[in-house]
Amino acid sequence: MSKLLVTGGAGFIGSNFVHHVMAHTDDQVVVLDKLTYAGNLASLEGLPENRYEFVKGDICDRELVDDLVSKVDTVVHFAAESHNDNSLNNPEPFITTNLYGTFSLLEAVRAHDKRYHHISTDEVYGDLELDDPDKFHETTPYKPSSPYSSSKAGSDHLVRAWARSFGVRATISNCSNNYGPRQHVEKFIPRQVTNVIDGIRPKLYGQGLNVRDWIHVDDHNSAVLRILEAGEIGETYLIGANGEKDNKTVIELILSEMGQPADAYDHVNDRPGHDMRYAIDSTKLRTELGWQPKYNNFETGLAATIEWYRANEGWWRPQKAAVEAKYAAQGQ
Ligand code: NAD
Ligand code: TDX
Repeated sequence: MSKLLVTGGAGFIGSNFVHHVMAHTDDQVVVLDKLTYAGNLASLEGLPENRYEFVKGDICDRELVDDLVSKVDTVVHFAAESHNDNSLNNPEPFITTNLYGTFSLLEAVRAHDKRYHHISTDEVYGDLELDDPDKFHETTPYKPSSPYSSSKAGSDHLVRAWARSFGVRATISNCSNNYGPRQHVEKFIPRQVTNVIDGIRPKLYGQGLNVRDWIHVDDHNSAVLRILEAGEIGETYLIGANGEKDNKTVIELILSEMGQPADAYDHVNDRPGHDMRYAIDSTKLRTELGWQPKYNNFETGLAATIEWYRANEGWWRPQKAAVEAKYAAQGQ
């Protein structure tokens, strides 16, 4: 049994990770989360009180972070400003949380010699052409496009520098686009699903030919757990489940699953600098650590996710109107 500090545990992937850890290990978890607009305590309901503790706080608070890190065995760092569109409107919190926040955690794990796992994204590699036969590998050069992805790229570089220069026992994972329960309604799939529930037509940026490599959040989290168990210190692992789909296809699948005509959506303003395609080669994770995804059928995972949003309206309803008003103001 070990004790984990999970940063960003009230967010989408972090909260699913905490539920996953409770179900699959006997570890103790301390969640550190600032509860920004993206954090939701309702995502952590029902956890066993004797194995879980919640601390509201900022990863940039060096004193708090140092104290919490000193009391655990391992840090799993999910906390971030995570939405590309927000980073285009106001990059500052991305720089503060994603860069300074990571620095703050690294200094604490360095001081207390704790194991550290860094959650990152495939967006650090930039984008691929639609017809490129290649995918992203652990050795692909960094070429991030947005304030969000460049702040995540910078945070990855900090981790590698702290590992090499100070011997911090770190691993990094870069995952592709996640879907599943408890994802904020600002993100692509939950936004369209909740739009259809509300009788609003889904909104496709530009022509919608952009490709994302979808993975179910539980598969991301099983990979993170596997890296914590067996990953080699200093190594990076790409996490992906061969889920490439263009955005237009995803909207059509949502509409068809929800009983609407496949063309009942609107084209809206494109995202500035919009990355065209992400695709992950996860061979290293599969061959070296024996990991495999469980959700191999996107349509089935999507149908379950739609069902979750139908059944949990109280979870997302409080955010919906403000998110749509923000998008409407930018023609999206
Ligand atoms: P999210 O926006 O849903 O959750 C982020 C959480 O971090 C929230 O609970 C928020 O309150 C918390 N937080 C933000 N700033 C904080 C601060 N300064 N101090 C403490 N807590 C703070 O994000 P997500 O989609 O769950 O992403 C989690 C991580 O996974 C991020 O590091 C992201 O870069 C990475 N990632 C996400 C995806 C994806 O598809 N969503 C894919 C690959 C990697
Ligand atoms: O309404 C929309 N219409 C639309 O066409 C929205 C919100 C998005 N899109 C497009 C933009 C992207 O091509 O859908 C795609 C997915 O958009 P997002 O959900 O905003 O995700 P993305 O920008 O790809 O980034 C996500 O995956 C990688 C996460 O938000 C990041 O945190 C993660 O690193």
